[in-house]
Amino acid sequence: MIKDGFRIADSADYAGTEAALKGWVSHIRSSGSLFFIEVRDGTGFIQAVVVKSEVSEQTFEICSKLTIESSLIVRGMIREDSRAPGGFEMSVHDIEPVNIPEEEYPISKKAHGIDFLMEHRHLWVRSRRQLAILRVRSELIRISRAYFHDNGYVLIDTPILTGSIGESSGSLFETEYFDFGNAFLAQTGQLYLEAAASAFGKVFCLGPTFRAEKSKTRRHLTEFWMLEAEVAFYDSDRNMELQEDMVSYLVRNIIESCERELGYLERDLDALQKIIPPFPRISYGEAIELLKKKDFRVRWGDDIGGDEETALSQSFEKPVFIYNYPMEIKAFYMKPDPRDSRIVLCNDLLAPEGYGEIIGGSQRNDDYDSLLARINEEGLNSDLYRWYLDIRRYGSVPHSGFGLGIERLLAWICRLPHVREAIPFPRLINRLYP
Ligand code: NSS
Repeated sequence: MIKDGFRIADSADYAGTEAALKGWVSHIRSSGSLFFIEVRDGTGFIQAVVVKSEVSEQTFEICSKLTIESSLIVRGMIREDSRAPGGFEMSVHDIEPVNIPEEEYPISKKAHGIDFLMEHRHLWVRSRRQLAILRVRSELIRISRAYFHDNGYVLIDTPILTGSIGESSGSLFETEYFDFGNAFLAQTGQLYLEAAASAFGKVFCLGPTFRAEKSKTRRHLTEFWMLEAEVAFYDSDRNMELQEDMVSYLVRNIIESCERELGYLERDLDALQKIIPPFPRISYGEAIELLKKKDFRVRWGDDIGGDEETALSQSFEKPVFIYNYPMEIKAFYMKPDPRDSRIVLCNDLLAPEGYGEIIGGSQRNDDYDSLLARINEEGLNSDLYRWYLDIRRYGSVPHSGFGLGIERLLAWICRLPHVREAIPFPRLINRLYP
């Protein structure tokens, strides 16, 4: 009897024994009396070798019918083989086809254009490169959660359907909501995390967030996953320390747990190994001066756009903090700098190698009156923010937090040209299929 449950990643435990390999054909070639079938099962790839004289006529005949992405169960002996890519091979005894496609698999070895691949994303996710990227994503999320759980944070699941706007009214998805008129898809969990930080002290969330951004750039999705943290009694400086500690932890652990995947993606690990605290910090004002030296036509008060971010992030080997932006270009909830009311206590964190912003964070306005004034100035309906203002009425404390875009972090870690490969099924302004 062959034990059930074999997976290619466990080959070492099965060396010298029989196994039933369940998977899909990723490559097949024959040479007369032999077939070499490369099988994928999601944990790896293994070559199954079929020798005509060692199998039934029927099994050998099946081999000639197998095509790319045929699903099958292959039974045979797992053998250690130092020449095999994964260190093991299977000597086949018997093959049970599960499904042999009637038509040729649409994705072939030849280079396809990005539109074709995006249109076939549901099949593209089976390819080696996508398998590597999505496994790094899975690990990144596991490690992110571990970081916060191990450091005394409480997970707070924040709502997706919300009545108050979290960031800016410019990029909202709206949907009808019974008797309340419209609800918005959450742009951030932050406002709810702030309420929870006054309950638990240290909280985090990780979930999908939505922006109806009209941006068609390599950094923008309309649905992306954000990892957010909020801490009572943290000021902006302490908030930046937390961010650099977390990012360094994530990078260090991903290098360790995804060595094989990053190797496949040919990621330069030396660059990632440099990601250790402290990260350089430059003020917004210093960033503007630096950009001027790089021949950008920018003035104090301008937002720092994508091209500017790229240029700044190419100037540093580590992620760089840009802190304390003008109030005008930032969200209503940020705390004004007590030394200069034109400025708010906040930071962006730009990833190196030209990747740009991966984190936005700030100290929050903890003063009832000035927060209410800002809400009104922004033209927001203060009645919808009664609950948010309450946090400032009952035991208000200085508090800070940040949000990290999982896809942007992953794009940098895997050195991807675009965030669309960093999420299983990307939602873009021009894509809702598949
Ligand atoms: O708008 S952020 O800069 N900040 C917030 O939403 C805060 N409310 C977070 C907080 O303090 N709790 O977005 C945070 C990050 C940003 O740095 C990006 O990495 C990512 O979220 N982000 C995006 N990723 C992909 N696509 C889009 N459109 C996008 N927008 C932001």
